Amino acid sequence: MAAPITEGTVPWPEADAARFVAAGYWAGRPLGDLLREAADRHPAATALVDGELRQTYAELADRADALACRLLDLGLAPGDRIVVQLSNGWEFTALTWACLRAGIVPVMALPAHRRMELAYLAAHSEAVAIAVPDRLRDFDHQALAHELGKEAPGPWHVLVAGEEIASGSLDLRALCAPGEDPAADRARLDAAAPGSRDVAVFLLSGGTTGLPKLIARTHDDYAYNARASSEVCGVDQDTVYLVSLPAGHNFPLACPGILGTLLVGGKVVMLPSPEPARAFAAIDAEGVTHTAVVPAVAGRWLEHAERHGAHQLASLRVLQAGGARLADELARRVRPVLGATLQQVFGMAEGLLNYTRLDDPEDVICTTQGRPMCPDDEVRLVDPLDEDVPEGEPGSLLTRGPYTPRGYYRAPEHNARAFTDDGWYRSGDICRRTPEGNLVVEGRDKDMINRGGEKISAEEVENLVYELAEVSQAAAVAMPDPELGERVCLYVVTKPGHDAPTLDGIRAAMDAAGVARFKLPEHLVCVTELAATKVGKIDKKALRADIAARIAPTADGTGQ
Ligand code: OOB
Repeated sequence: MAAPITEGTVPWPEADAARFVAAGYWAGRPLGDLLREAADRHPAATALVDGELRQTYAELADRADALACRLLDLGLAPGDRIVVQLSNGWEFTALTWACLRAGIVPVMALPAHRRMELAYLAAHSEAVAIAVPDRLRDFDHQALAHELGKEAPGPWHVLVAGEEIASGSLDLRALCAPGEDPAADRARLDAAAPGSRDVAVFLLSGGTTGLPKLIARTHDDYAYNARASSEVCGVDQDTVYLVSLPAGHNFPLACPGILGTLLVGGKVVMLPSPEPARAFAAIDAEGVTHTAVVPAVAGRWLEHAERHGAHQLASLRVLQAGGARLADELARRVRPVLGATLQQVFGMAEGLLNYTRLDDPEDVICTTQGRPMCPDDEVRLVDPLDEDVPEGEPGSLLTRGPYTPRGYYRAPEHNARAFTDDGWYRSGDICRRTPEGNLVVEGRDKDMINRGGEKISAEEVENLVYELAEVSQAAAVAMPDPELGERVCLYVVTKPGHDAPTLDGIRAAMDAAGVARFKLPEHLVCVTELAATKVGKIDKKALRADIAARIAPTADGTGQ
C-alpha cells in the first residue's frame, strides 16, 4: 500500500494558513470545483482547441467528470498518484481536470523524460498509473510505460493517448468519452471532492540534486497561483491562451496558463511545439491574445517575424517570457517587431512568481524580471551568512508566501538545506532589487544549468558520467550559448591507464542509461586536473570562466 501523501508533505504553519484564508488568497475550494463552476458560467463557450478538435466548457467538464468516474471505477482512489507524461493535446487537459475533480494527484513529468526520470518519479510518488502518448518523435512511450510497471510494487495502469493501443493499455481517448449520465457523474464527484488543503498536483523542481524533487501544490495554493496570475496578466473570458511549452510545466499550466484561463472562461489552444511557422498560424487562426515562451523561443519568433512579417500576430496582446533570463536586447524588440506587450516572468515550480505588470514603463518591462505577484509574498536577498544585503546590492533570494510550500515531498534531508529553519525557500537565484522594487536576476548560486528554460542538475549529469570506467573526475558546468543561453559543458579528468573519453561516447552511455536527452553534455573538455577552491571543492566558477574564454570569439571573429 502506498503511504498517504500527507506523510511526506510539509504544510504551512496553521497561523500562516489562517492568515492566507483571512486575506482571501486561499478560497477553501478544490480546483475541480472551481473549474466546474467556470463551466457552469460559460457552458457554450469554447474551452479547448487542439487542431481540428474543439470542446465547449460543458463538453470538457462532462468528459472530465466521465473520465474521473472511470478512473475511480478502475480502482484508482482519491490521493493516488498518476505520472502524467502527455504531449500538448486535449487529453492532457481532460486528464488534469479529471484528476482535480477526483482528488487523484497528477505527477507532472515532461515529454522528454526517459526511463531514469520516470522510474524515479513513479517510485518516489508511489504512483499506481501513468499516462503517455503511444509514440512521440520516434520514441515508444507506451512500451517504456509497461516496462516501468514491472518494477511497480502494486497495481499499474498504463493510459495511452494515441492510435496504437497495445494490449494491456487503456485507451485514454475512450476513457474520455462522454458519460451515460453526466448528472450522476457530477453528483458522485461533488460528494467525494478533495479537501482544499489536499495536494492537487505534484510539480517537478528544476533540480540541483541528483534527481528532481517533487513539489506538492495544494488546491488552495495552486488555485490562488492560477487565479491571481490571471488578474496580473489581464486574462479573462475574452482571452485566447496558446500553450506551446510542455503543458505540465508550471508556467503554461498555471501562470496563468491552462488553469488560469479555464478558471475565468477563456479559450485554451494547445500546440505540440512552439515552432514559429505553426505557432504564428495558430495565433492567426484562433485569435490568440496571450501566450508564454522561454527566451530561446522569443528569439526564434522575433527572427521569424523580422523575416516573414508579423501580420499573423494581430490578435496577440501579451507575450510572456520566462524560465530563463531574457536578454535586454531581445526584450526591446518584442513590442516593435511582434506588436505585443512583453511580460517578463521570473517564476519557479516551488511557488513565488514575479511578473512585470502590463502597464509598467517600457524600461521596467525590458530590463527587469518583475516583482512578486502577491502582497504577502516575502522576498529577502541575503549574503552567504543569510544576512540581508544592502538595498540595491545583489543577494541570494529567499522567499515565503501563500503559494510557496514549506518543503519538498518526502525529502527531509534536502529540505534542511533548501529551506531555512523558519520556512524560507532558498531559490538559489542571485538578484538585486531596483529602487522601484523590481527584481533583476543576475546569476545563481545553485549548481544548475539552465538550457533555454530546461533545468539540468549538474550533480545528476556528473553522477551518470562517474559510471564510466575511464572517468576519474567530472564536473558539469554551464557554457554560454547565443541561442539557448546555456548548454551543458563537461570537464573530465581521465583515469590513469585509460584513453580519454569522447563526447559521443559519453552521450551514448548516458542515453543508454535512459536519461532525458536535453541533459546530455554538448561540449567536452579533457583536463589533467580540475581547478579547486580553497576548501578543496571543484571550482565551478573557474570552470565556467574557463569555458567561456575557450569558446569566446577572438578579435578577428574566427574563434580559437
Ligand atoms: C520556471 O520554473 P522552474 O521551476 O522550471 O525553474 C525555476 C528557476 C528559477 O529559480 C530561476 O533560476 C530560473 O528558473 N528562472 C529565471 C526566470 N524564470 C525562471 N531566471 C531568470 N529570469 C527569469 N525570468 O522556470 C517558471 C515557473 C513559472 C513561471 C515561469 C517560469
